[in-house]
Amino acid sequence: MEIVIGTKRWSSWSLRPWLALKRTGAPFTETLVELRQGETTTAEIGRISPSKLAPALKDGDLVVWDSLAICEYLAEKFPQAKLWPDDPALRAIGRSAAAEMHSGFTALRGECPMALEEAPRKLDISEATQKDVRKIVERWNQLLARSGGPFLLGEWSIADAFYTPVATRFRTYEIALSDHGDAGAATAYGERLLATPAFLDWEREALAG
Ligand SMILES: N[C@@H](CCC(=O)N[C@@H](CS)C(=O)NCC(=O)O)C(=O)O
Repeated sequence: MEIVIGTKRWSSWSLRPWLALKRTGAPFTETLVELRQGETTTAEIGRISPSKLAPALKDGDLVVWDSLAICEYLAEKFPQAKLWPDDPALRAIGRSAAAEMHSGFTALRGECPMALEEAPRKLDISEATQKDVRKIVERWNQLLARSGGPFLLGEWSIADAFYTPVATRFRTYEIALSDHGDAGAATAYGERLLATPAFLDWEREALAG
């Protein structure tokens, strides 16, 4: 398998399926495309991805584009990796949380892009972004209370892959979760996402590149 990803410092959409792929333990190669180079970026990604966006996964003749679709494909191809839990209700909840991230939180995504190279600095976030943060804190607390942790559904899953870039944004822009709700379990969870060996590998490679 080959995964096409964008610049590791910035490409939050690439990080998510890359974490899931790592979790499967399957061998893969990486094709890294430098983002923010205009037509060059589009052309390079477009050589593999029909959307001309990263990420894309190539498995033989098959190309899967879009972060969530790649994660779902990996969950089906590698059932032993348990990228989703066995329990259908818990799985549906995890999918809801991942889809909520995939299709929403646009204020946070726009105002606080992933920037792993930046030193933490306090950003005065807009009311719209504050609303996104409140909702994320509420969701994390809800799911952690339901599962008992340490990850959203108990064991690490695709839902956690989807929120890992969010945790980097909270760190980079010094967003204190206690300013946006009951942050007890949520704060520790965000820190846990940033301490997984797979994320630390990605971060090291991002900062070296
Ligand atoms: N919905 C897509 C979004 C993919 C996306 O927006 N990728 C960005 C990088 S994070 C991209 O390829 N941008 C192209 C560019 O910067 O030219 C997904 O989930 O995979």
